Amino acid sequence: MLTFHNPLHAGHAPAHEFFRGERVPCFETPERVFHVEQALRERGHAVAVPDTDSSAVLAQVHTPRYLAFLQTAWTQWLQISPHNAQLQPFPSVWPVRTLRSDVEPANFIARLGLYSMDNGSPLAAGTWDAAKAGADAAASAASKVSRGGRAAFCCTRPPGHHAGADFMGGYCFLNNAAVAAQTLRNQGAHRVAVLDVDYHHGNGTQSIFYDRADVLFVSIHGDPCTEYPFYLGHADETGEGDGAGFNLNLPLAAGSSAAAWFSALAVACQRIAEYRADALVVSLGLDAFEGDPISRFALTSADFSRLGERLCTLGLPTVFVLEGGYAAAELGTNAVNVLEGFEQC
Ligand code: SP5
Ligand code: ZN
Repeated sequence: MLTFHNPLHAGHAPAHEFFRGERVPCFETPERVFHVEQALRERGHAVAVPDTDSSAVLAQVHTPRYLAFLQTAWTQWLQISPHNAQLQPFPSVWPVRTLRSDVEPANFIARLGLYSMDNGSPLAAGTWDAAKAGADAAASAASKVSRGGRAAFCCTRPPGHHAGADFMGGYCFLNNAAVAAQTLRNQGAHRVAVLDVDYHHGNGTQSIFYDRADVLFVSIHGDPCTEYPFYLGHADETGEGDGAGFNLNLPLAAGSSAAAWFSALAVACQRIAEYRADALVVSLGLDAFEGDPISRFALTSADFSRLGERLCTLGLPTVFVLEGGYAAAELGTNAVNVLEGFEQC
């Protein structure tokens, strides 16, 4: 399958995140994408560099002040002290209910909190360049599919589906799936379906399209009562305004079987078929894998081939966007199994 990879992804390489109050090594590492690229090459897939600038589409899915902050965040961090080059900034204060988020504080850490949903998305020197090149790869894959390609894969990190219009979170900074969906809309698709199969609910993508009927969001994920991102992803979130009826969440209990997962996939596919989408974006997280270190579903590597086959039967021009998946050594096999399953049906 034609793949657009992100040549700058390794510049985003923070060292640690927090777990239960302690600093632990990051789960979201450059090694993840090295494994996917290696599997693609070994199995004979073409890998191209991005050829589309996503700047205009990014301005459609993110706010100007968030983009301005993110683009210069590392420079701002260094302006506080040159020693900060060796340190990772983390937010420590957030504008929750009753606090104001309309006024940008001058303090850098306060602005970092304003634009973050968690303290789990560390910035590094190359974060903006990596995230922007990833968005370019998503726009490139969507443009290819708009011009008549059957499918394309965006092989990138950091992931995107937790990032909302004006915040980062869950290792995500720019919402690549939203960039792909909006690009498909801009280039003539009337209705675009986004199917998010990452273990974690795609809160950012849901929120970006929540009041729109032209993008259907469907997600299969761990029940947010116990699983990250906790504060979105329940079954009663069905869309609002023009978007009422165009959001479908299929939460499953942590520990659910592969059989339960594929039953949810059947429901998801039925809704997408009913919607009569012109194109499909798949937020391809692979953390539903049985060996994932931070997730609790039970898909095997063979199940990922089955997922690809099932998605192919929808018969839609399809953009795959890599999201999560933290069993790095198996990530290449699992990702390429989906893509080849899709190509085989
Ligand atoms: C894109 C994506 O998959 N983001 C996931 C973000 C999850 N962040 C919270 C991680 C919590 C890690 N819990 C570790 C449990 C180890 N037993
Ligand atoms: Zn995930």
